[in-house]
Amino acid sequence: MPSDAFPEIDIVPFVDRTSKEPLGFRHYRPDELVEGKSMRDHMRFASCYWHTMRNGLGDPFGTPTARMPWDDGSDNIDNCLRRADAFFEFLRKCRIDFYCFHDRDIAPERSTLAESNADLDRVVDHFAALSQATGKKLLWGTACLFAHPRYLSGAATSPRIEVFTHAAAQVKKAIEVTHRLGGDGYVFWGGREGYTTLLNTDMKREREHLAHFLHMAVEFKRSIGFKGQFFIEPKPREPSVHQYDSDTAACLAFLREFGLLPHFKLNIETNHATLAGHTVEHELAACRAAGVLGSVDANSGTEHCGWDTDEFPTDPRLTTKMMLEILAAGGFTQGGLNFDAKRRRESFEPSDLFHAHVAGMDAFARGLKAAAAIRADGRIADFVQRRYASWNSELGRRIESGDATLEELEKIALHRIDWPIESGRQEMLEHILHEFI
Ligand code: XUL
Ligand code: CO
Repeated sequence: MPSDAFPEIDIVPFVDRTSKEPLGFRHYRPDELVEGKSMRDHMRFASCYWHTMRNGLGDPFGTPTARMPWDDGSDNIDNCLRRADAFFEFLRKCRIDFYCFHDRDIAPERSTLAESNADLDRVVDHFAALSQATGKKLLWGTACLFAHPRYLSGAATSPRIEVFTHAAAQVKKAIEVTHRLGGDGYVFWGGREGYTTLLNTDMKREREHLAHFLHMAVEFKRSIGFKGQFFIEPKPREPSVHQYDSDTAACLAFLREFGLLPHFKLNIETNHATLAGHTVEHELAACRAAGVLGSVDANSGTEHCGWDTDEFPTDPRLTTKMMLEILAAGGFTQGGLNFDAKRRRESFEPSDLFHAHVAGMDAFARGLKAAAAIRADGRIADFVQRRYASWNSELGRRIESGDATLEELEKIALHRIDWPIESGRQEMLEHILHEFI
């Protein structure tokens, strides 16, 4: 359990905003209050096991580059436990309160599910002890239903019932261990729940199977008394060409269509939003409007590049816009900001894990402070309110409560010759936003 995987790194210090110290928090102060709540509780920062511990930084053209001296590259249990020790050392030194994992990140896939489950239990026991010793908590767990060849055509949407059955059993176990570790949530990201060509796909049946799968998960959650929140994570493509959970709107329609809406919130990922042709603030606003903003996979992409680059979110303009939405939604309850992000392949040294997370945490601390200042200033919110002021009339009340009729509106509209339209003042509002960044 005692780990010295990062001997060259001390607990990351808090430094002055103008400090030239390369590794230090310039903005993040966990106990500082913003809008009456500590930064720690606003953000609920998490590091993810799949990128931080398991991503060797290979790409389709090159081999892994990451140096991980604590990891011997094998899948024996001792190595799994040593890796977990290194991870908790990282969390402690980087002042990150939460973590996330897939079942297969922390323990290997064996030849049968029974053997995989037995090894998973051994590693989860170790996680429980580490969590107890360090106070680090599980934000959410999930199952890897996309890496093994059996899932090549999907898991809950596989054309083969044997694959569906295996996925169901794997998810049952993953929910169990998430519950055992006191997880605040459980994520469903359907990487291969979609298709490549309709020539071989029965979309109607696949979507119905996915809904049955999720209903069984809801029922199992209830039966074991797991109080964590279920999240769906939208993404339009990659690895599938067409994914059923493509964006917030598609997820909401799916959940409503199959009676699942009361049981799920959404986990919004920045780069998934941009792949769907949206901004992340669009996706967050769509969730807020429907009351389903649950959690965030915080990363960023390269705008002009069509794949999921999972970069660390380091741009304060991006984080300000995100924090405006998160604050407007009332903040996180069981969700948080999970860095679903990886270092660039060129940033291969262990210390780069720290630089990457600290840059992301500081960017969000700036975003939070800027968003709170924008809200306190009130000019942008006032502008929006005034823009809709005509709706605060008797007619507005009638339309908004669903009492108006087309005939009634026709009587008002038929002879009108002037419409009091107003400038949207986008440039003026951008200018105000930038006062705070
Ligand atoms: C993939 C992705 C996943 C989910 C968890 O793009 O975001 O890592 O967050 O399965
Ligand atoms: Co993600």
